[in-house]
Amino acid sequence: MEIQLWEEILHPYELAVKELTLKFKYMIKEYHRQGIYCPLQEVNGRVKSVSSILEKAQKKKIPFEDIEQEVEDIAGIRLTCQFQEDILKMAEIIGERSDMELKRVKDYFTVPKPSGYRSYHLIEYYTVETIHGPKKLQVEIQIRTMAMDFWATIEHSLQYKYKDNIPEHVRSRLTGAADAILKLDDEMSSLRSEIIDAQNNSQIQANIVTEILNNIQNLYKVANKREVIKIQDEFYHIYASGNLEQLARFSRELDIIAEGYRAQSVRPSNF
Ligand code: 0O2
Repeated sequence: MEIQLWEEILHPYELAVKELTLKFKYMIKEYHRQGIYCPLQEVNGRVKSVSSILEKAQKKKIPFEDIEQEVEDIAGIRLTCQFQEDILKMAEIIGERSDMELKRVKDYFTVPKPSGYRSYHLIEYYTVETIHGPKKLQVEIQIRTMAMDFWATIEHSLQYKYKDNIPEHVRSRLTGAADAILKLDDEMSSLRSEIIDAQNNSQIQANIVTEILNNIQNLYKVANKREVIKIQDEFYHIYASGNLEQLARFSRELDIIAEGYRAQSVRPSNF
């Protein structure tokens, strides 16, 4: 098959990666806006290069006409989580979505690969709309912790360097590092609820502060300037005290004041 034709075949995969990356990024934003802990930390996506697709097809003896069906990771999305517990939560969230349909799970999270590789893979069907109509294609979603991702990234570069023949002394160090990663993930899990509490509070505080600042900005346009400066000083004072409850109360009171002036915060658009 000509390279030119391959590029055309890959276009819908590019669209799928772009759409899904955007959707998952938006999911993070929605959680943050609500001040709820998000099981997803980071989203990355890529379309496999033609040479890498051909290499895989050759290695697995896949005929040209079956490549799209057999090479399941032409479109790849990587979801990075903070904690091991978030991995299955993310898989559950994805399972409830109406825009994807599960083909199969590859669970290297419960049963790591002999290399030490740990990750939870979902092969999903996803449909994109093209000018030629809808195209249902496969997407591989890799879900792993930041620690697992660190290990996999390093190991992947070494695989590339040694062309899949990593020397034994390097391999055994990698296995040791994989054990250390597992221990690190376990340690972080034991602190999970404490870390989540701290992060939720910080997100809630950020949302309240944004709302207060928007209200103050709107009040500047309609209210008496001296009164607004007084409100602003009070805000600085409460903010410096670090008391979240007081800040939330102040925000509710400010809402009422702003409502009186019909100057309630209209969140600025990000676009
Ligand atoms: P790239 O560069 O990421 O595209 P299978 O026949 O299903 O067992 P397959 O199709 O290779 O084999 O699927 P598998 O094993 O689930 O691998 C899919 C992807 O997972 C790989 O894509 C890697 O991204 C990642 N992966 C799997 N095993 C390892 C591993 O031992 N180390 C690292 N670092 N990553 C791994 P590609 O095509 O290998 O690479």
